[in-house]
Amino acid sequence: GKEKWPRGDEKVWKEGSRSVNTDVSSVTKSIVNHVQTSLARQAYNLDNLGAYQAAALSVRDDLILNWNETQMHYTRKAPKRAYYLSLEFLMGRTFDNALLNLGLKDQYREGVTKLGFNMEDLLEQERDAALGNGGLGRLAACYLDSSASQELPVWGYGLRYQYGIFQQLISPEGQQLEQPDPWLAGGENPWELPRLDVSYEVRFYGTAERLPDGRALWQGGQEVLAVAYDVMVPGCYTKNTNNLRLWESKPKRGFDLNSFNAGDYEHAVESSNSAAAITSVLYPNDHTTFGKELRLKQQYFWTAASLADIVRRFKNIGKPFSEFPDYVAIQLNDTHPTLAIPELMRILIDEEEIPWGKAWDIVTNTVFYTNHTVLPEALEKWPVPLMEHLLPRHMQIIYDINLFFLQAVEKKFPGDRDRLARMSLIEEGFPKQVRMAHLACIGSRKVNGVAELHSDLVRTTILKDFVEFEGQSKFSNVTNGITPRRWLDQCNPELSALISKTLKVDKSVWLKDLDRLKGLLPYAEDAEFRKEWAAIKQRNKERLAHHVETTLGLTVNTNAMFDVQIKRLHEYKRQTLNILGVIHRYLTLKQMSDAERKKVNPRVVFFAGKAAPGYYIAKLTIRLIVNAARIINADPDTRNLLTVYFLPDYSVSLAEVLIPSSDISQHISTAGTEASGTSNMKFCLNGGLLVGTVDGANIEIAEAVGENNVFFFGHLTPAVEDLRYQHMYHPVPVEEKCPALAKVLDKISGGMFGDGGVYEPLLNTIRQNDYYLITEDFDSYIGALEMVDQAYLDKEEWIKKSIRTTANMGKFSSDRAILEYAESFWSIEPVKVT
Ligand code: CJB
Repeated sequence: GKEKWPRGDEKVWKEGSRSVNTDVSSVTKSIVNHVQTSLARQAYNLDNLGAYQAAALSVRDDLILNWNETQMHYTRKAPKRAYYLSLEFLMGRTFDNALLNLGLKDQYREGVTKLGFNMEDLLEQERDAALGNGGLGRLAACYLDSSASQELPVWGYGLRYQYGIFQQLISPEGQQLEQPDPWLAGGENPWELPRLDVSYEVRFYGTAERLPDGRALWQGGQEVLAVAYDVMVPGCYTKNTNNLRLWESKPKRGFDLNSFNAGDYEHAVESSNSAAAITSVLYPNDHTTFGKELRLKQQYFWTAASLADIVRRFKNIGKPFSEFPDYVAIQLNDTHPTLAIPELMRILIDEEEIPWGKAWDIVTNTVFYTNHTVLPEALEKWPVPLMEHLLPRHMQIIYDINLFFLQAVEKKFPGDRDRLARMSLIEEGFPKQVRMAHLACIGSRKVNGVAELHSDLVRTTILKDFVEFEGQSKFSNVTNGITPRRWLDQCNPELSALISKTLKVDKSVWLKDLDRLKGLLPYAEDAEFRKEWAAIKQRNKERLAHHVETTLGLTVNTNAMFDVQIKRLHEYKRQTLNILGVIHRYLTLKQMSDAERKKVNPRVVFFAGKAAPGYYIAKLTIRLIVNAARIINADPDTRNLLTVYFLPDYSVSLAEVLIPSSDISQHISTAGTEASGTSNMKFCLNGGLLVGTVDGANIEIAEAVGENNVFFFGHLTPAVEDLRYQHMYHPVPVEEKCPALAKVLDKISGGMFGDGGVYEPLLNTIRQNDYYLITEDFDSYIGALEMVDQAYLDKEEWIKKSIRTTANMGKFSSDRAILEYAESFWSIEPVKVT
């Protein structure tokens, strides 16, 4: 039946309510209104920043309407919901994305023009929300976009860091320098809603006293407040606007009142500072763990606040806790939120007085765990003494889980003590450590990797014992995806328009049903279409060149092949292999006659990416790239044929300019080390080809687009372990194994790119252990690059490859991925807001 109007005169309310601005005149009215009132400014003194702020506030109003309706609708319908817990959400900019998803870009462009501004200039005013390191954080952002677009009731939970990933500067010597990223310092952030009324107390330290009934009393210690900030996540061509709830830490009271009253101001301020410190900064380490107390505090603070919020929302439905898994699914993005498992146990047992066995049932039917890497240095472990100190009750619960678990293992594999030691949640040693991946695995309903090969490696290496114990069916795969809204429509508007025109389908359709791109296949044979396709790539190259010109003052040869490697700096990703290959190319060019050089394809090589501030070898790789670029770009013999750029401060926004311009991109990790990769998907979606190893999602991309459209090289995963063993016990000098590489290393040592001694530690990683197998893959890498050159000579054939690649990328939409999570893991369904 019809609900009763809650207060006042319904008619007056209805007359006062506004709807989303959909025509140009209401858009301009709204912007002018924000200029005059929200900003207290006028046409006379309005600059681009002010105009951006006013336009953003206008879009914010539209988003709020949809967001409100969505949240009310979900509350009324009370469907099962899924929660995506991630310490990182690498959102990038919001303005353009929101306009496109709302279908209002044209109206705003026209309105802004009428007000005397240029849309592109306004878009450039926005700072990136860079609350993540790399792939893991960007994946979370793509999944939010897809959840909203597919009308799924999914919320994200994360932290509202005051400082995002550091800003990267490059010194004249090629050294990476880090600067803080105070992304909120500009004042109001139009894309979030502070919810000062939504807050929870989170406890640290103190004592946990077991009670006879199985519960425990956790008391004392430090209590801090978690305050909610809601970020609106609009779906594409739908009213559904989901929520990303980010927690900020605050002191429980402004000051420690006791100390304050006693005149001990220092102590009072200190404790309030220590509460605020929890969410102050994103840890800039990727694929490593450091065992720092503040990081563990972040993890608990965020999982505790999120779970309190989830439990409160569940309680509002009024169902018994036995039905919790019918209403709630919690996805752990890597092991960072694994404390959700003991924390939910604590809530159920200590607060809801549910017995252990029932509580464990609820937890293991609610929680799901995604693994993102098999690299040993990235597998989280926390020292037991630190856990006992910071989270005494959770440590008790972890010991209890472990006891029951190991009893069950012992029952299935009697007397197998090695197995028990391998599987235990506690690793013996000084100190003992809690193995978070083991806890995440046994506390979850499903465990998944992020590409077929990676999921196989999870099953056969790091969690092998667990597969043997629990059976195959708990362990599965969801291959990553990317949102075609940001990574095609937004970053490559001309290509998007050409696709709509060619398919004769509105983008509102194909952007949400990406397999429709298959319809482009026949047009690979259409010369006129190929011309348009190539012209767009060319204009995207010019757009990048313009960007480099205006930001770095460098002129880029847009008639060259654009070759791009952009990702976090890491030895396993092998930017080193790339720069060594570039130097090899340079040496080869230097030896050629003028006549031979005439036949060579010009190439521009772009690098971008940040190194963890403490990762010495990665920083040295940047230094080598920068100095090699300096020498090579200045050489009049070769500079028409080869130039190299390291673009500083890689970000989502920079990726949006680089990706559409690429002819070829590099995804060259040592086989078995890159779990999936997602930028590989972005390049291919934009018609760039790949040179890569047989690793991660490269394999599935090649299956989809055809092996003849991918340039594969290098050893395969099963060979890697043997090769490493050989390197350890039967080392062969580089000169013997790979003379071409030895020559390159000698040139570097000899000072061709400045003081050779500087690079010795980097070169020694190759000469000595060569853990990432650069000597093993170098020749076949150079061979693959030669194949690329060969293929590029036949321009028409290359464009065909480019078109076929884009046409076959439908599988890699994050819509497909999120629907797999929704259907096979979470059992949630779309809830459309009408
Ligand atoms: N990944 O970005 C990170 N950080 C980590 O600490 C571990 C893994 C990446 O996650 C991406 C999303 O699943 C993968 O595509 C990528 O291969 C992996 O390195």
